Amino acid sequence: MALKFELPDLPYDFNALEPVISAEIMQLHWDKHHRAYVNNLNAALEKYADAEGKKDLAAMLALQSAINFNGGGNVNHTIFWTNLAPQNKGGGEPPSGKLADAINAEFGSLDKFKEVFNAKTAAIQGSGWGWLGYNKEKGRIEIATCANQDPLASKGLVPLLGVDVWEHAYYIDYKNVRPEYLKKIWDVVNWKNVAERYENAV
Ligand code: MN3
Repeated sequence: MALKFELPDLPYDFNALEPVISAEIMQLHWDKHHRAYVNNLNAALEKYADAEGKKDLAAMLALQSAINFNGGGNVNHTIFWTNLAPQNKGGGEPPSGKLADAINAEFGSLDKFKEVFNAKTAAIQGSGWGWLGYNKEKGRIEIATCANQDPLASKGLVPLLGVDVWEHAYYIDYKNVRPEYLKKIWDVVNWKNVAERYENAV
């Protein structure tokens, strides 16, 4: 029997991140896009279990790409929803404690971090994600970008904060102006969640 993954609940209402992200985007993004990744992941895993049962290695290998794409889509969006919070629930409140210290040590200041993060993330060609991740080997935080739905773990980093820059994440609100979306998103970043992930990673 293959594992069944389920679409996680959104931790706030569709309109809770307005005006930074509209209810229309949130509903489509969670209910259509994320749900499709979950459904397609389950379908691929079912086929994989079947191929595995038959020891059909060629079929198993052919399914790797669909599992990576849809599994990555599920992992990334599941993190993304918790990385955001409505402004009246702490969204946009700057980090404190160990995470703030790490950001200051690595980037000089929170503003400088945002500047570098936004520049690298805006420059992603096509669809992908910008990330703040933790490098366990080096014991430091790093900014990284991933194409498509490649999970950050594929780069050896623990995901702390991810920003989806697929057009479906911003086009209705920001049209083609990805940098404007990246400028505004900090107003709804849930730094408390990012800090918890950091403290679990170090
Ligand atoms: Mn998305």
